Amino acid sequence: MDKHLMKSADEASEKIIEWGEAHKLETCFERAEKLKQCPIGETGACCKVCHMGPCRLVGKNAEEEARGICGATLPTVAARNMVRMIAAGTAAHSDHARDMAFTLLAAATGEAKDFEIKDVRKLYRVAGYLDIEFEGRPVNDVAKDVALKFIEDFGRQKGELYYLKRAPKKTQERWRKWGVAPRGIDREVCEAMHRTSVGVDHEPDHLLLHGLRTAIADGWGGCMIATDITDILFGTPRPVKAEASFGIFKEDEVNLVVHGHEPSLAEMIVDVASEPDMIAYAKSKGAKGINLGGMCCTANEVLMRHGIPTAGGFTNQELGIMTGLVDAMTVDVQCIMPAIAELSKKFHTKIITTSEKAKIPGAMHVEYDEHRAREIAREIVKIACDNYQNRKTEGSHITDKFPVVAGFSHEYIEYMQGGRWRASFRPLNDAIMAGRIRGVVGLAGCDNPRVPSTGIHRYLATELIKNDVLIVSTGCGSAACGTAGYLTPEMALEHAGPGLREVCEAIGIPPILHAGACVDNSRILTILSAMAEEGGLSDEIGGMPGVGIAPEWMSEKAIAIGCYFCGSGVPIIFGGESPVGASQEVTRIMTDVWWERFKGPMHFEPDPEKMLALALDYIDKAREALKLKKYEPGKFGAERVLMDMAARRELEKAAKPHIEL
Ligand code: MSK
Repeated sequence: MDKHLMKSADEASEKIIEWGEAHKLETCFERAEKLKQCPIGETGACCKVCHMGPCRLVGKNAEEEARGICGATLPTVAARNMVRMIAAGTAAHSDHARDMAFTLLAAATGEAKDFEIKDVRKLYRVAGYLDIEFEGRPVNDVAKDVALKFIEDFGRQKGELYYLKRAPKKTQERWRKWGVAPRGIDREVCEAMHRTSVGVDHEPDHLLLHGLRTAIADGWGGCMIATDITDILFGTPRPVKAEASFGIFKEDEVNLVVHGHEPSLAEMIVDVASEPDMIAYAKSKGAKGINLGGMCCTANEVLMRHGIPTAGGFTNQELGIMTGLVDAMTVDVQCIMPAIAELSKKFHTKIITTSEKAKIPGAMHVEYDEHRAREIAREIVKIACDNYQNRKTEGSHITDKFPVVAGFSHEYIEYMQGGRWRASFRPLNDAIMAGRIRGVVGLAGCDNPRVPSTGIHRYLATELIKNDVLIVSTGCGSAACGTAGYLTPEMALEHAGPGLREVCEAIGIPPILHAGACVDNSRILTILSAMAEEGGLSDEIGGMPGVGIAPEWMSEKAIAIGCYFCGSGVPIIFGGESPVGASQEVTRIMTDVWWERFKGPMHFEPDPEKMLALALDYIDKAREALKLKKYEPGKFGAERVLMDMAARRELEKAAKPHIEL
């Protein structure tokens, strides 16, 4: 294989990496080559929770014999490391959710005058989940009550998170039986840090149960709250067309990239960038207009709601700058490589940090405040426009891009299976029962320079749909599929197995449904809950013919997400070496014991072919346990008729020809 093909599976990325190497520009790909992973830390055998250490628990019989100075065993150390990763991931998503809750509150009370409730229907739906009266009340009063109730979920000391009741009853029973129903989000994160500090909790299973409780607080708390508030404020996504890859940047327009995770400022920038006086300002600087692009999960947020094109996922951030076409890049929190500030000095790009929580040496800082959102967004757009004049000719100027269809929220997936008046998950359940769809895989998580970046996502995406598995993608998994050109309905015609192809053709959807950012993995939780409620498959999330895969994960957030799926009943497969691989005992707990208790084991498997085989095996075993028709490609059992477009239009004619989610 060519040396360059070892770095990224994406052709456009490869061209830029090659261009960068020729110009002596260092990226994460080269740093990954130079910096070998520490084999002790990589497998969870290094303890550094106190300053007697770090203690490295290695050796032939480390599991039985090795002890830290305090006497901590390898299983204790590995379990503690895992729980700390979960706590960090949960803190990240949930702090994002907290900011969203305060933005909703400020919008409802009129303090954040630039924001308003865009999706009243979703607000009422959420109010219903929270037992808040909404009939006949002013919208902002309902929104205020919703925000205040969500804020309670962070600091609650006793009881349970409000949203646990959105899970199937049997799933809730499992949580209560095993003591993993979370109280308040902050309490679980705080307790995770306490239990894993020196000299506290030393029993691996006990530690990991609290890890699951913390992770469930992330999924059914932080992530779900962030998703719902974002929908309420900015609209629930429905399918939109857009584009992906570096060719989204325009030579003759101001290119402004929004990168990071929190969507409020990005939403305001989207709004401001189309204002006539802003466009006139760009023109006064010699540009033809203002072109917005996204990166990482902020990209997913504005792509899902506005069709703003994406330049890709995590490993594309440096490469985007190396096109030479980015006039400014705003970054807030999570998954921002600090290297971009140094790299930007070689070009003209301005890196603008915007969160009060996060600064990068060498970047300029324009602090976001939701009370002055429009004013700050305008300031940022102007900085980008001013910088257009400084654009140099250096850069890779790559022009590859692909069409994308995104925007598959829970609500839209429900709608597309029967229209507004008969929206349900019945057709999907029926298609699975009949064997037309073999199962469902959530393809999520980061892209990673330690493997040919995006390559395992691409391999699994094509193989799974070939095997009639419907994919719901999120985060950088979606970006990996988008920049490969996989997020279109045509993908089903070319690559999907016969059953999945038929379903996609009937409904007019791609075989890979882009469901949003990392926090929007919560949409998959509620989709699975709705499928359980619909009947005919499992009556809980556990036991469904579904699997989650994060083949190139790198972030602690991915671990928290994986664990909340495990605790909810979904087998999870991570790529790479196991971060608890040094301990057979911890590995056994996270696979066998979690399977017995929750039907959600967690595997780490570096070989992509084995990942695929494992996923299909779980799906087929779940089908067998549910006594569904054995999956055979091209041979389907009886099922109800799927609602095709014509049938749905008939239905809509009788009601309202307007899709209102
Ligand atoms: S951005 S956590 S690299 S998915 Fe949500 Fe991508 Fe992983 Fe960050």
